[in-house]
Amino acid sequence: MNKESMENIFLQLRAEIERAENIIVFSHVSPDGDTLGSNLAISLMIEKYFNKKVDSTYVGVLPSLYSYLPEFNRFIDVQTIDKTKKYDLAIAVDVASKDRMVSGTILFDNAKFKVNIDHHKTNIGYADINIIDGDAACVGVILYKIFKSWNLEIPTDVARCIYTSLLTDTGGFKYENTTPETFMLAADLVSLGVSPTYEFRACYETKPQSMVQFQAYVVTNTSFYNGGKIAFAKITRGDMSKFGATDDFTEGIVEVLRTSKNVEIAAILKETKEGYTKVSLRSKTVDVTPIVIDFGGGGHTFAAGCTIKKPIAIAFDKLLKRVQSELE
Ligand SMILES: [Mn+2]
Repeated sequence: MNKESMENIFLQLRAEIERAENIIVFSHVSPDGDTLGSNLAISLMIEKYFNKKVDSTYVGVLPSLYSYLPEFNRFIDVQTIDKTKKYDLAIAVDVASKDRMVSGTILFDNAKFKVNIDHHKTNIGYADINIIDGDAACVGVILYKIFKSWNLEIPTDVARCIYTSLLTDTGGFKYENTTPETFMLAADLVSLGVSPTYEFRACYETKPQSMVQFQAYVVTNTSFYNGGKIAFAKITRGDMSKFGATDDFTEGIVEVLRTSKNVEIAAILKETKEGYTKVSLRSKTVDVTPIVIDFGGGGHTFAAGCTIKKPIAIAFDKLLKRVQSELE
């Protein structure tokens, strides 16, 4: 999309915010730093400059890891909202497909006007306004452009939220999506008062001890295939209960597996409460989206996921065969 039509869409979004009385913002299930940081950023901007009531919502488990974010306590579990409620405006951030809002999808659908702000290439554009930039490192980048185009000053709190979105989705400024734009935005955010040291510590150096030990356990029990090019880590509910692990305990394990020189594709397979298998795939150079699409998932070129509705042992074998075929 060219710059001018983007600017027009940003203005249209502004007009919709001005028109709306009540607004709801959605994050995706298994929320990460981008979807939560972006949710807070747009919620805080709307309340500050447009004086509208915003419900900032999450679905599933809200990772306490991000509790250092400004106004984190404003997050509402979407489950607790009356499903017949009709919002004037619904905004989804970092939500690749509508079903990623899970039980919130109905509230999104029922809203008078729907907005989808995302950077997943697989996003088909399911709203009235779709602001999708597959080249953006994170949704925070897109939001920053939107706020700039509205000529609004960005307070430090909002800059911090955008910084977390950028920091986490670039894996600490090291993934393929890290571009000159990434660093220029980071520079802007730091000049707006963000402390990179503080945010890094808050985000990456505050794990509970049990999480560090759980992660070491999972890494120790990882299976390697194809001369070490493939790393598959299996996590059962039993493993989780042994360490008192919550869902966010798996965050960062795949990054450890990637540090092995030979590893090309790393996968975390986690047994869900329903007995299915949640898969998170990361790669160094191979496009993993065709793999996850085969299993009904989606995501980015080098970072994608899916849920395989099979017991973990079966899902493991199926996925391994599929990944091996992709490498051959
Ligand atoms: Mn994202």
